Order: sequence, then structure tokens, then C-alpha cells
Amino acid sequence: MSHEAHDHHHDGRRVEDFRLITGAGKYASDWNQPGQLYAHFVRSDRAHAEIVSVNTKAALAFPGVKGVYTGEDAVKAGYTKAPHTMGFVGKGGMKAQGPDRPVLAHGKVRFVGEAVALVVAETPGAAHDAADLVQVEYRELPAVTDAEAALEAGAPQLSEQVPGNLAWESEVGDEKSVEAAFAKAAHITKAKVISTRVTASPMEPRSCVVAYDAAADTYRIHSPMQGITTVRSQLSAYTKVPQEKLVFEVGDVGGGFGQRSGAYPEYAALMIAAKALGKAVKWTGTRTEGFLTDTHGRNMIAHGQLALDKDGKFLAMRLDWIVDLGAYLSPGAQGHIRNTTNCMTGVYKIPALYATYRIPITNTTPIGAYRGAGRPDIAYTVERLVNQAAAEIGKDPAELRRINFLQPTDFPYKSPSGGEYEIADMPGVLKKALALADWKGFEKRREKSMKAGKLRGIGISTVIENTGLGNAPVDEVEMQLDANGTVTAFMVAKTQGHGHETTFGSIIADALQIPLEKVKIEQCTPGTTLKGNGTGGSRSTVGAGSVCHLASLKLIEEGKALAALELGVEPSQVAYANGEFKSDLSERTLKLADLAKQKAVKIMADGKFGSTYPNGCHIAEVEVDPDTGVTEVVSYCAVDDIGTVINHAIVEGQLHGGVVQGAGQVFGEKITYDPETGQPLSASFMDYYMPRAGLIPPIRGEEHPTKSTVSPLGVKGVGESGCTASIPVLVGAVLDAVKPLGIKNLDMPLTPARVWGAISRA
Ligand code: MCN
Repeated sequence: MSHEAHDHHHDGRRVEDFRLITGAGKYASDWNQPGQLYAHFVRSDRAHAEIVSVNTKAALAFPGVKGVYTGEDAVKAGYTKAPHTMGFVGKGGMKAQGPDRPVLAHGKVRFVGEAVALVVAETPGAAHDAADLVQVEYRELPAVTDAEAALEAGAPQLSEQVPGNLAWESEVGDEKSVEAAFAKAAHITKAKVISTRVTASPMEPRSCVVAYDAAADTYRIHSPMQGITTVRSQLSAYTKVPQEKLVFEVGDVGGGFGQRSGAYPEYAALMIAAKALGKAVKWTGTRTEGFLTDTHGRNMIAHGQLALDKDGKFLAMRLDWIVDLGAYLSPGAQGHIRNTTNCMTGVYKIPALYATYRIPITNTTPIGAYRGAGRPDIAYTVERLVNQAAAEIGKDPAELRRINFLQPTDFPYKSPSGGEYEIADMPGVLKKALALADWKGFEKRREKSMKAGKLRGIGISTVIENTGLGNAPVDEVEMQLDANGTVTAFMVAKTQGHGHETTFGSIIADALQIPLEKVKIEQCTPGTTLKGNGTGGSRSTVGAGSVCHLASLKLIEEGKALAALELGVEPSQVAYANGEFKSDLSERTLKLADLAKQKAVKIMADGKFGSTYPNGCHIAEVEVDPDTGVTEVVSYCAVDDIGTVINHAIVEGQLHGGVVQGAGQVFGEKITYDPETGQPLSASFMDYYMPRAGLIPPIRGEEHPTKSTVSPLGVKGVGESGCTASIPVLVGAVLDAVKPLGIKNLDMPLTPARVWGAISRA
């Protein structure tokens, strides 16, 4: 995507990068408090067990140790109910029910890695060594780590609060009309689609420093997070400490990907210790702790059915979902339901829909938001069904899509599952993508690959996703104009590497027609009372970004009023351009800075926007080596509609990152548990795959914007688009490559061993 920067005041390069790549960033573990102590967590090495006793004597006697805290301390503090956001009403009025989660395990451990005790000492080494001396006696219980197994009769029962291990059950759509449509279908496609359990692996491990101020009875908390508001309200719900007593400090964040959006129990445990010891307590998580305890993502199983008429028109879809949320309902769990439901019928006209959901609990790490949070899972399911249907009825998958697309005239469109798509042009997106990828020339390329001994396949996905909507009542931006002409915008969204300083800065610089250097973005200032959503759900640009625009317009209006006073004219007689106020009735011009000479000019703006629906068509080609099962992605094309683009380079980066993150899941990433013992078998990068730079060739991309009607800037989100589209397209390409061998189904991860195994059997 080579484009000029949207903003003509700078070259489009990210303004934060110099700081970040020269080591001048400040991440959670760079925060230190005078006299701080160091924490180490004792973690469960059992998947499911009763805690018979926790003996802390030897640990307490270890030199340098200041305190050891256990589940009893957590229960005494009343820190026992982890918040979760599964507020939807399910089948028969059912409310989601999970086991209570004490901050430190009490009575029982429910997954390997669960924190059982907290050791605090003068040095990190002493805390670590002493932690080894904490003796936990367990009575082991049978564990279940597989979602389907957990729901079977006779499965180990994990919680009295959750009969049959079923935390929630629900349905959407109209069962009767779906039955009727299936009864008259000319063809029915059935598939079991598994979106594997993965983890986000941000560069910065989870870490936290908590200081307690006894005089003010406040906690100061440093931690990597995706925004203050969610974490603050959740931690307050967990601990019953009022929100205004929790002051968060967050500097740079080394990646979040959804995993840094919620309040983790460790933070509350550190609060207990900081208060008891009267000293700041610092914990820096290790990578393995991350694998074990940072919320995992995806982990859904869908039994899908698609009914088609004789011409290939879609009649109805049926889905049976199992969404395993792990040992406890995590704060971010709701997204998995909301986002899968919202775009359940994808970009297609599917008149009848019926879906059932079941959420089991298992002895595994809790599941939370992970880049897409349900959006890639539903897109993968629908696209697998569409591709398989095309193969079964012998139709070109692009053509099958074209005849079933929602048409531009169908928008705004209300989907059978309640999504309200604003605008899209799927036929236009498809046409561009087919041309870009030279879809028609594929057979020739396939033959050429065949001559070289390779199986070539092509994949296509056409997807849509909901972005923008958040739980906060409004997104607020406070704007301050200073005497040196600097405009600072304050908000509670939080960049984790996305480049908000550049994009939000340029939204303001554009509206005010001033250089980007004159704009400062301040996110999540400690103690802020601003309302707004954190960064997640690809909502920041639609939300906070749009309000940056509105705030700038408001500043101009406010400025006109102030300038009018100075110039002795009416505000309506003042014009604004390029940082200057002028009036035909006055010789003088006033600069923005002049308005703030006496005191800073401050304004507040807010906005509440609905969901926006970015969409796109990705096409990829792969070559599979039948002798080794190794897949090479040889071409990747992406046409995306994300509405107005603020910064092309950043958007390209977001898409690229998302595509590769999806590719990671497709080709190797998978969290695995031993089914017998419930032990995780992938708790380090020795046994968990990471996509490398060479996995995806340079992406050939084009934009196909339809302006969002939801945001005053016309923007749609982009942060999750890449992985939503790339998972189905890459799996589809591999399946297409092995199709001539009669292989119809392969589940992720498509490792060389798995692909080779399937080829050998075929
Ligand atoms: N942008 C733009 N024009 C648009 C839309 C977006 O220039 N029309 C820019 C934005 O201004 C922003 C970036 O693209 O700089 C992403 O914007 P947006 O789609 O609004 O998403 P958010 O800023 O809300 O980011 C959240 C999203 C999610 S949900 C995950 S998960 C994710 C992702 O972004 N995590 C990331 N991308 C990530 N990128 C990095 N580097 N690190 C993460 O943790």
C-alpha cells in the first residue's frame, strides 16, 4: 500500500518510534518506588486439587523475607469474587455462573499456574528462593482440560456452582425457520471447525508495582494495560476498594493484544502485601508465568451447517458453539459471545439462522480477549463452510461468494443475529481483490508449481467484523491549549504500540491545520477521572479518535469567541485557518498561542458511537511440499475497507501484524494440555510456535473505503482485521492445495507434521 500520508503536515512516520526503539520507553518493570520490595508467586503445579495445607514457616524464616500471603489472607481481605462481564441472559433466563475466584487460591486449585501464595522479600532472588520453601499439600482431583469432554456425562465435576460444568447456555436466531429451510435445501454442507487455544505473547511480560499510601488510604499501581477504566473498575469490584482510591500509572506498553485489558488477581494480591508491609511491592512476571496465567485466546469449537439451494444461494445456517472459557470466567469473556454473534452470517445474505452456545469450565487457564475476541473465530467458521460448500457443489468459491453477498443497496443492514452493518461494498472489494491476486491466472501457476513437485493452493476470505463499540457511556477528550501554542489532548484510551501519538495527533493537527509537533497526546494520566473506553475491540480511532476531531472543532469555536473579544468583533466575524484567527474587520491576526497567553484554554468533548464494520477480501496462495509437509505462503493480497484512513503506514502495519498473528495460529501456535494430568505442554517458546518474519511474503494491499456513517471522521477500526481475514484464507489455501489428494479437512495448526501426515495417509 503505497500512499501519501493523509496528513499534509508531516511525512506520516510514527512520532513515538524514536523513543521506543532507542530504549527510552518506560515499561512497567522500569517503574521503581523508593524502598520497594519484590514479589514472587507460588503457583499450582496441579490442574485440579484440594489444598490440604499451605505451610509458610520455612519461607518466612528465609533471610530477607518480609511476608508470605496465602488464600486465607485473600479470603480475609474479602478478595474472592473476580469480576466477569458475562452479563448476557442465556437460555431460560440463565445467568453465567463460574466458580468464585479468590485472589490467591483457597480450598482448591483449578488450573496449573494458579497463584497459591505470594512471597515478598528484599530482593527478587530472596523472594524466588523462599517461594521454593512454601510447602503446599494437595489432594489431587481428576482434571478435565477438553471442552467437549467437560460437558460429557460422567465428567469430573469442577464446581458446585456450575452443575455439569456448564457455565452458560444460550441461543440466537429462529430454530423453526432454519429447520424449514434445511428441509428444502438442495445441498447441505457440514463442518466441525476448531479455533485453537492460543496465547498473545506480547513482548512485555505482565508486571506490576503497587504502593500503598496509608495517610490517603490509596493504592498507586503501575502495570501494562490497555486503558485505565476497565482495569480500575474491575480491580475495585474485586477488592471493594473504591475506584478513586486506585491510582493507575501506565507508561509505555509492550503489546497488549487483548491480554492486557482486564484486572488480574496478582494485582490484588500485591495490594494486600503493599498495605500490610507499608512498602511498595514489585512483581515482574516471567515468560512462563505469562504462558500459564495470562488469559489465553480463541478456543472455540463450532459444528456448522450451511443449506444451499440448487443455484448455490444460501438458505440457512446452523451453528452449535462450544466456547471453553477455562477455569474461571475472566473479565474479558463477554466479547467471545458478543463478537461471534454480531457478525454470525458474515458478508452474506443468509435468511435463516439458528445458533446455540455452551460455555463449559475446564481446568485450564482462563480465556480472555485476544486480537479479534471471537471475530476471527466466527469468520473462520463461516468461511470454512462457504469454501467447503463451493468445493462440494463444484462452484468457484469467489463466484459462490459473489452470488450470496449483501449488496451495497442492502445497507444499513440488520443481520439475523442483531448486527447492524452500516455500509460496505463487497462486490467492489471482491472485484479489486480478484484482479490484484490474478485469480484467473491461478491454474497456470498451479501447473507450474506441480512441475516443480509442489502442491499449490489458493484461498479466499471475505469477512466483516464489528469494531468501535465499547462499554463506557461516552469517550471523553480533554483538550488544553498552552501559551507556547501546544495543544495537548487527554484521554483514557491507551496505545500499546499502535501509534496513537501519531494518528490521534494528526487527527488534531489536521483539524486545527497546525504542525503535528504542536500536538501532544496524553493517555491515562494518573488519577484521571475522564470517561472512556480502553484500547481494544479496534475501537480507539472510532471512539477517542473521533472525539479528538470533535474536540478540535470545539477548540476552534471557543477560540473564535476568545479572538472576537480581543479583536472587538463578533465571533461570527472571525475566521480560522492554519492556526490563526482573522477578521475582515480587523488588521490584527491572533495565533492559537495568543489565546492562551493569560491562561491555558481548556475544553472538553465527548462522543458515543455505535459499531463500525470494517470488511475485506484476502487472497493467498501457498505451495505445499508433499515430501515434507512444509507450507510456503507464496503470495498474499488484501483489499480492506476500513473507511477513512488516518495514517496509511500505520494501517498497513496493523494489517500486516494482524495477518501474521493469524498466520501464527494457522501454522503453529497452540496451547496444549496433557489430557490425563491437565499439565500444560506448551509453556515456553521452546514448545510454543512463534511466527517469524519470513512466514508471510510482502503483502500486496489496496484500500476500498466506504466511509463509516457512525464516526464523524468516517473511520472504521483496523486493529483486528488482519487476523480475522488471514485465518480462513490461509487454512483455505492449504486445503485447496491438498484437495486433489482427496483431503477434505485439516485442523489448525497446519504444521509440517500434520500436513505431511495427511498427505501420507491420502
Ligand atoms: N488507524 C488509522 N485509520 C483507521 C483506523 C485505524 O490510521 N481508519 C490507526 C489508528 O489510529 C491506530 C491503529 O490504526 O493507530 C489501530 O487503530 P484501531 O483500529 O482504532 O484499533 P485500536 O487503536 O483500538 O487498537 C486495538 C486493536 C486490538 S483490539 C488489538 S488486540 C491489537 C491491535 O489493535 N493489539 C495491538 N493492534 C495492535 N498493535 C500493536 N502494535 N500492539 C497491540 O497490542
